[in-house]
Amino acid sequence: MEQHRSHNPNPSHQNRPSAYKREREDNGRNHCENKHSRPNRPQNQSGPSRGQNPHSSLSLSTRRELYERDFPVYKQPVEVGCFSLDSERRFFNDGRQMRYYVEPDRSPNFDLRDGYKDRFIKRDDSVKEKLDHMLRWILANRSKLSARGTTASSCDLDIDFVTWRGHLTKLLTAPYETREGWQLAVTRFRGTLYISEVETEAARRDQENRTERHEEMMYWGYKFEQYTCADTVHGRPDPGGVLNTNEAFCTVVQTRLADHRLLFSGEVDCRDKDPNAPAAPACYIELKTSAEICTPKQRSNFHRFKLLKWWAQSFLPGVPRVVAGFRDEEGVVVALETFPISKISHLIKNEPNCWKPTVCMNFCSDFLSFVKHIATEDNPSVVYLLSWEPRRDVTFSVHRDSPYCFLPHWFVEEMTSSHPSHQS
Ligand code: 0WD
Ligand code: CA
Repeated sequence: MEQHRSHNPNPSHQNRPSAYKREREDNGRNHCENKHSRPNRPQNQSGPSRGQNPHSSLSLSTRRELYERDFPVYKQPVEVGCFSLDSERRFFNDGRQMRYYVEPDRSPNFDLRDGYKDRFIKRDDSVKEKLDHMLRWILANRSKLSARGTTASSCDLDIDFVTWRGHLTKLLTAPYETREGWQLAVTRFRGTLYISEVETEAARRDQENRTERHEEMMYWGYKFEQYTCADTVHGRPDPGGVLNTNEAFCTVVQTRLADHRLLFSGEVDCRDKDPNAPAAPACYIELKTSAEICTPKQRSNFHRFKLLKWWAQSFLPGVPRVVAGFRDEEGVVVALETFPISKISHLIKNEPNCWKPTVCMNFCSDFLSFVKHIATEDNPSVVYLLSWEPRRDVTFSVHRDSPYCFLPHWFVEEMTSSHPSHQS
């Protein structure tokens, strides 16, 4: 966890070359609706391009070399609340769906295929929930988040960015991602920037063309949770029960990355049941399954690709460990291993050409600066759509009253018309 406390003694981010290609003060205002900003010239330069086509180009590079600076300030994430989604995906402003980790035997032999055909209720992922659950949580907990000491903004949130943890994970891993691009919709509303993912065409196609084997393998991760989690602190796991992926427990954390104040939520699998365990999020445990490692090549790929995703996802909310179930081709868990997040960066040090946490965090920080710079119009019906494909720059387009709009009326109205209901 040492990186959470890593403070940059010499905050040089004010005058270091920024990785985004800024041209004078011509930020997003010059970009017309539905017109894509043109990416800059091919990415063979480092630092910003200057004096080239002012007013026309604005983009952000994901090249790793640009982000190999000191680790940025990342404050220890603090849990400010949590919420639960029940078997019908109904929202509750509490932790009723929290589960407790039950340490399995040494060689568990869990059959991850069990129940796929007859005891599985799968969430309908054609329903795009966008930020809705988080927004519900924000309305229910507004008094915890409101700015103090200023009259003009006294009912605005004291936060720069609101998003899902999963979206931030994609930002952290972008400098190393070679396959999947993303699109993030951004709206500035009452001074806060809301970030919500838009499914790419490629992702939609992949989802439609999934093989039956792939569909089943997606179930294996949830099944592993069912073998290792109990609903109550003294309970036992119930692998004979129905598995319903509508159910979720989500933590809401607040933190700061460089000068960006963040509020995000992430789904948490379970917690340590020891009553002396540290407070959340330090008591949380992330569960994963992965193919068993039999060759040096497999080990290297595991370090280079999988551990990057695992690290990024859990580092963000301050979840300190991942418990991994290694499974064979038939979906039987043959080994368990715990990975402390703070040790992952040491584990990969001997891997040639491997990923670096500092690159991930600096890219994310610069991306958020880029968003602040371009998303200037404070208007719930304006969306800045940031698009990225591997080996390209991040570009953006601006959309007004379009299908990309994602802040619901109930949220905008409640935030505009009333004050926090419970002043603390
Ligand atoms: O694009 C997204 N990530 C969205 C997620 C858009 C809108 C809503 N959500 C919801 C998810 O349905 C889920 O309830 O947010 C929650 C998870 O958000 P997150 O923590 O920010 O997402 P992420 O870190 O990508 O995933 C965490 C876990 C996954 O665990 P693994 O070990 O596989 O990484 O959340 C689960 C999954 O268990 N999960 C989902 N569950 C149901 N439907 C989904 C999904 N679409 N995505 C992740
Ligand atoms: Ca998991």
